Amino acid sequence: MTAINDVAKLDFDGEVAVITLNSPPVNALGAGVRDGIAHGLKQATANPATKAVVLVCEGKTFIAGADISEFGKPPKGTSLFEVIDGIESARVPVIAAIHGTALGGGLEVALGCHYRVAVPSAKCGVPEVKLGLLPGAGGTQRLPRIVGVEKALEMTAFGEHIGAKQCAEMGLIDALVDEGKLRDGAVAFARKIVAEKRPLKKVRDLTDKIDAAKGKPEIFAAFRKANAKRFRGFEAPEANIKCIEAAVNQPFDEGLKTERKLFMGLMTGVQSQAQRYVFFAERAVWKVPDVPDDTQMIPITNVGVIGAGTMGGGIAMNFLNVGTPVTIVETSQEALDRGLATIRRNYENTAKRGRLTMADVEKRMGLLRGSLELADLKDRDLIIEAVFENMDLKKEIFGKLDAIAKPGAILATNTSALDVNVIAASTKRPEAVIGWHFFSPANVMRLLELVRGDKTSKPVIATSMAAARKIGKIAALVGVCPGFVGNRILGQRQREAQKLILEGAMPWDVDRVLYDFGFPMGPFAMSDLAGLDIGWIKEKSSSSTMREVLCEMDRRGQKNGKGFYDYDAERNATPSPVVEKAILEFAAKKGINRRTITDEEILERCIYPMINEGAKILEEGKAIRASDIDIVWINGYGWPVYRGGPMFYGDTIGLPNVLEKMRKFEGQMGAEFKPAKLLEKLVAEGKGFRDLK
Ligand code: 3H9
Repeated sequence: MTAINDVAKLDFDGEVAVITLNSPPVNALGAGVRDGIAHGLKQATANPATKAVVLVCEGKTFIAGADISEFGKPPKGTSLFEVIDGIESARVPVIAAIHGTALGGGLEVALGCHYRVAVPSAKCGVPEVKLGLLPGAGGTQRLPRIVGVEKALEMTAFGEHIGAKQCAEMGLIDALVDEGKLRDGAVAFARKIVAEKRPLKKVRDLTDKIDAAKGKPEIFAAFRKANAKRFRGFEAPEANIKCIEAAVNQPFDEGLKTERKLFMGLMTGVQSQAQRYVFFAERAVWKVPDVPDDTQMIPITNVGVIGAGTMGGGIAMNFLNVGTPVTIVETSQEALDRGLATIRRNYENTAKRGRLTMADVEKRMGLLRGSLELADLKDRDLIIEAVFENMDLKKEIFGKLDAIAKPGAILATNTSALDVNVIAASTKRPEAVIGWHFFSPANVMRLLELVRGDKTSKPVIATSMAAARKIGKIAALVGVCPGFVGNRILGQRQREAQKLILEGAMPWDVDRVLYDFGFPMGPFAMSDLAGLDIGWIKEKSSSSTMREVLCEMDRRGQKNGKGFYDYDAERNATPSPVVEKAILEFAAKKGINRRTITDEEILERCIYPMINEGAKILEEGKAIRASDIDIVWINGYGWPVYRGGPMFYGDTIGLPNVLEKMRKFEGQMGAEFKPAKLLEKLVAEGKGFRDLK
């Protein structure tokens, strides 16, 4: 055994040399790993007895890609191209032995190898597109030569991980070896191919899988068209497609140049910067500075949910999906039956779409129990209250729960607006109380705001974070304030949107600007979808907002075919002349002189106050870090990933610009635009949110 460097070693198993990498956590291709492979290979092949080389990794995974944290820094050591060229032109076959994940640059290294073997649990993929990039070390040129054009398009433009068995069917993996016996299996494979003495196959020389697509732009046009909605706004998918097209139509080395050029374009662009930032933000969000990793956890073996409405049902499904038994409590048999039936219907619909078997449906339903008695929650480890937003009711429920729940149980409230500290104070164990703010539909939306009360204990926080992760959520820990983080910021945008349509814009103008910015829909289309009459009571209606006016006109949103927009039977929206007239009348009644409002003003008035509110949230310590706010907005409100979230966007456009506009708007329209102190401070210091520690 020879140590090549800190992260690589070389040993021999007879005539087979084995290079082993060990660079935790994911064997990313930092300078050490690149040097280790290159130097290891040189040493291995310098030995005349060597007939084959196996490249294998220790730890939980094969190489998971380039080291993202190195991007943008001056290059060091052997380049990835040199590494891959060295492998491909080695005098003996090189075999990649894959476990865990071979991703991005990791798969590109494996594609440079002459053979690839894997354990069945391994996965391969080129997820660069999710970082706003493309596989830039020959991956786009080699992949279609092995898996064909169609698969290469999907793999590069979607970035999904693909299981080893499927990879073997596609030709990406040459042989599967027994789980836990990767090294031995790879060495045995090496011996076999050495004995067969085939000529060395270089992926770059293969053409059989790409020839048929040559000179056929329609293949690529069809792929673009079929995925236009999914790719909307993103630059990277198109660049990936162009590279695959180049692989088909250009000689290998020309294709590499095209790939390089497009890669550099993406790498230096703001979208990739944003998407790489989000990658790290998604990991940082789980870290709570004063709740260390070794905080004592509360075992969660079962869950109670109070309320079987849309929210409660969705919450219950999250736990049933991961095999955790749930007892759901309602106040009437009728409501309970309805709730249980809805859950079953949701599962059956998923089964109809082929994403679940009927046996799975029954298994999940088998874990669900309905009850009319709160007392049935006495043995539950985690109880989540999901009744409607009424403080007196919540206080009453938590008072009762205090008497029922076992010691150590977590008592969670799904409130989206109420003061978690007040709810906690209705128990004698406020340390057990925490907000679990789900987003609707709760079984689908990825975001969970965990709301930390003044007295919430560290084990309750740590356990809630872990449980959220287990059910597939991304959880941001936030503090108690009106609207918490997400809705508090939303409030700013909603206020301006409402004002803008009275001052001169129309709902479809505001929606178009925000849709073009990258949101899946604008605020008015969103209101129509949610229903304009939520919380509206006819008898109490005072015609004081456009929403009330529309409800009084029986325009309730998509559900009755008319809201801010008119809807056809397929729920396609068209601007409504009736609404336009109503808005003009309403504005006139309020004495507002309507004026022309530019798209630029719409965008700045909707977005800048959000950034400003984010700054206030940070200065009040209601979010741990700026990137947590971005995570909330990306995962809960459809903020486009390629713009990194409101705080990242603020940094991108420059905080001095945001501050200047806020001051201007404050002068014109008043205190709603008052700049946050933190915004002023950062600008004075020449800093951005990115500089906050
Ligand atoms: C690329 O390859 C470009 C090429 O084409 C070359 C062109 C020239 N770099 O996710 P986890 C860290 S682009 C640096 O919690 P898991 C991560 O931040 C790359 N760091 O674990 C975390 O750090 P911390 C293409 C990385 O088990 C720790 O590792 N590849 C990288 O849930 C553990 O990560 C990708 O996009 C990296 N590449 O999931 C794959 N990867 O503990 C990106 C991870 O300090 N990675 N870290 O928070 C992944 O998808 C997941 O990490 C993986 C493991 C599935 C591998």
